[in-house]
Amino acid sequence: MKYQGIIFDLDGVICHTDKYHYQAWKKLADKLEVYFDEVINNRLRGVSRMESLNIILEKCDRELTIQEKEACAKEKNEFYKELLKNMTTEDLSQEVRETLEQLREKGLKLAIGSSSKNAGFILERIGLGDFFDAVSDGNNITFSKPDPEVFLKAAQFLNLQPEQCLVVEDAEAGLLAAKRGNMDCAGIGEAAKSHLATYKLRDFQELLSVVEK
Ligand code: B16
Ligand code: MG
Repeated sequence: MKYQGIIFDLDGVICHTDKYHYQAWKKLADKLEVYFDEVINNRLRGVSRMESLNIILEKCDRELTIQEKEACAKEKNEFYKELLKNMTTEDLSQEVRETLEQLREKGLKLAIGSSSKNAGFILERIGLGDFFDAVSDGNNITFSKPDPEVFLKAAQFLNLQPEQCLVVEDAEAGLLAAKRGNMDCAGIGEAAKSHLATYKLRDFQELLSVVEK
């Protein structure tokens, strides 16, 4: 097989928490009286919490202090965590669950490479708390995507070289991170349209044929 490990982005690949991110940011933006919509929300995919806030604040007519920004990011995360409590194993599709199981049966090592500091909680909610061989997330990195750190750490946790791993991503920032980390990348959703994607997935289960190539 061409790869020995697969590193999955979480939000937008394994499950969909983007609607909760949107609702939580919207609540904060409304409170700050800052314009925010779904188009701006699309720019937040794969980007860290503080960088997301900075994007939202582009529409704010005053400069916030570092302390104010930290309070805003904390508040948004409280809204977001409340919404995440709605997630259940129903939020993991049968297609994703079965594909993950089949990839493991092929002998591949499987890891998460997510910018989120809530990755562990989300994985628990959808019933994958103990599934992955390694989880690299927002808690073990200094630099967010498009920096490759989160994926390089995931490869390291799997005891694999970056070139032995395939990254699966839904966001441009993640595709760029994979490229910078010298890793092939399968794009799904919007990322499947990008020239940065080594493979353009129509759906998640297509990964089964990609790893056989
Ligand atoms: P948190 P991913 C990313 O997850 C989200 O796509 C992005 O919208 C979010 O800002 C980021 O996690 C940080 O999340 O606030 O929970 O730490 O796509 O890298 O799995
Ligand atoms: Mg994502």
